[in-house]
Amino acid sequence: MGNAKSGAVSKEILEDLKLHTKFTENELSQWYENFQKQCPSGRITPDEFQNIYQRFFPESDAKTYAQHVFRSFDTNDDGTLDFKEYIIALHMTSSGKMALKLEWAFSLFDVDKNGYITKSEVTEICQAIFKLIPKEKQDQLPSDENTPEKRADKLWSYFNKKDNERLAEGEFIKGVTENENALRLIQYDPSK
Ligand SMILES: [Ca+2]
Ligand SMILES: [Ca+2]
Repeated sequence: MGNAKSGAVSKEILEDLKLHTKFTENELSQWYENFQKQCPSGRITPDEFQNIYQRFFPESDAKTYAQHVFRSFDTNDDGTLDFKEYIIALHMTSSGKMALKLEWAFSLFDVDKNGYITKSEVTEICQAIFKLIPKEKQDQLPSDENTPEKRADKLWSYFNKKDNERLAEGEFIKGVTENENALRLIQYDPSK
């Protein structure tokens, strides 16, 4: 009752996160303890985030992609990730629910955060995805996917939009849900 212990997560944030994620109070408290240990300042900077991300892609350049992921998680646009943003990120990307993952994918591709995806945004993310792919795997890609521009062209073609048109979130999610090639092209799975 009363004031939260110092070092514990605030009641308000806890209630909010319990409401908006699948995590229980116990899980959230544990995540918070971990978060505080890894990040005593309580905020993850873009550089820290890039370093964490790069570890998962030792053979390629994950920097650009990590910047986009960071931007998609930094929902209040203050240039850092706080505990709440971190947990929402974890919730969206680790969810078994496809709809939630695709919602996040939309925010990744919506580079300027205006609620629509343009072809140039698709190209920008495809360029970042391409840097994640190790060179020898790039060499094995089919001829209509072996440059970022070709990947973007192919992906964009599944949405039946002209090059100067834009995609709303519902159209993006529908397009990717109905086409497994589109679903494959919006991401890079290093295990494949
Ligand atoms: Ca933030
Ligand atoms: Ca946009």
